[in-house]
Amino acid sequence: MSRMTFVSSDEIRNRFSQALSTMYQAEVPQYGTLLELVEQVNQEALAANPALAGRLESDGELGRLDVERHGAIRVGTAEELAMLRRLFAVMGMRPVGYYDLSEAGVPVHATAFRPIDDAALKRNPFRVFTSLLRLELIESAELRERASAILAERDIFTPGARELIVLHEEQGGLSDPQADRFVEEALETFRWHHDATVDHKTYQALLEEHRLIADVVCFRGPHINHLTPRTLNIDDVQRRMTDAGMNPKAVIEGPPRRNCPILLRQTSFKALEEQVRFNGEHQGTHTARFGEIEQRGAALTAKGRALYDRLLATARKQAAGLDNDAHQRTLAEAFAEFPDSETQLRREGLAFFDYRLTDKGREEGAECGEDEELEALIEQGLVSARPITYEDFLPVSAAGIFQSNLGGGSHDTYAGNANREAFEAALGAPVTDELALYAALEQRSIKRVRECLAKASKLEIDG
Ligand code: OOG
Ligand code: NI
Repeated sequence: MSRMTFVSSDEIRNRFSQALSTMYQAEVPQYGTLLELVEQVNQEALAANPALAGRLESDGELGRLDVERHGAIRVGTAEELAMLRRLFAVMGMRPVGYYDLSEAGVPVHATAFRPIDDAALKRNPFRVFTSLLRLELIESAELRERASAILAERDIFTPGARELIVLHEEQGGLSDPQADRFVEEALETFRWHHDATVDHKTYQALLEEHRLIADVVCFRGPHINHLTPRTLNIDDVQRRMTDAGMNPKAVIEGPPRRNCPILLRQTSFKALEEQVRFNGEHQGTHTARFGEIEQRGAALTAKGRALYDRLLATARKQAAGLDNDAHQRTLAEAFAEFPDSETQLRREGLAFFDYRLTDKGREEGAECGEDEELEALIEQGLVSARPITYEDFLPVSAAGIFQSNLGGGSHDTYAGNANREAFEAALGAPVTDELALYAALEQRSIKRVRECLAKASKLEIDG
């Protein structure tokens, strides 16, 4: 038997994210407009800031800038979620993090499927924020049963996608033509359907409980509801969206603009009202799909994150109802307390860093003591430290995005219902802890530095 050559999961993910972007641009032309604006702003940012360009280049982030994006879908049942886990595994995407949105009045909990190792992230960090509807939070038993009966009727995967997922699991990979077919079949799960699976009355009843429930339950599949390119200047894109014909959400979510960007800032153009046909031929509309942008900064340690959460909570109370400019000013004031230099972030253990030997370090490293403190090595210019980029999401921001696109309706009654065990049971696997991933990256980089120094000083002694 001849041995089959497999396409790497990175390559399949890259093909899929490309195909999904092409499909979404055709479905939602305004997303194409957003992509053009982001591209233009990124070019301007790079031209205006050669230091930033150089840094992105040497961090290997310039190459991924144009391919980088995330998307989001929402599913209705445990089976759908578990199968998605297997589908994303074909593309090297693992469930990372647990997000409880019930806290923000949205009856879902979620994870992000994404690549986890460094090389895969550099190739294409495509992520999909995936929410599972929590029917158990619906109060009316009748509506709950109605919704689960409707969901039980649908299969969101094509037979071809199911076959190829199994084939991938059995063979341990896919050949080139199989990979292309997988991308084509998997895409169907993410496609938009103009025809709802229910009549208008059912749609209306679910909508009144929560707009999100109608979005998840009433269609044949979990249509991709947004895609999100990465920008180097989110404030600029937010300002220019209106002139480019888009309707931006009121405020940028996340931390304020800073010298050393942290975590994740996000904004979007608001969901469009689209024509749908209900069972019984009733024409109507549904509002779910939008376009988003993000600007990423440093991954924070647990200590940094606790500080972020505290300052954000204070600022949000003060900023309620303000327009974006005033909102950003209020955030900036609150975040004055958050150190804003790389040295401080590092010394105070607020962010994760990637440590490397510098050219000088490679030449002169032999002279330094083997267990000299990292900070001392940095001061002598032998080691460099770069913040590790945050690859995940933020629950408060995600809630803000959900709400701006769902017409603001939120339910306090859902709050305080985090249930990670139930989510993992539905998923059929544990979610990876994102902080552990960053900590491991940092530790590996320190180990590499130490090993190089040890080798250099050994060479010196032996020579
Ligand atoms: C997901 C919203 C969360 C993000 O970027 O935080 C999200 C959704 O609307 O389904 O995508
Ligand atoms: Ni998003």
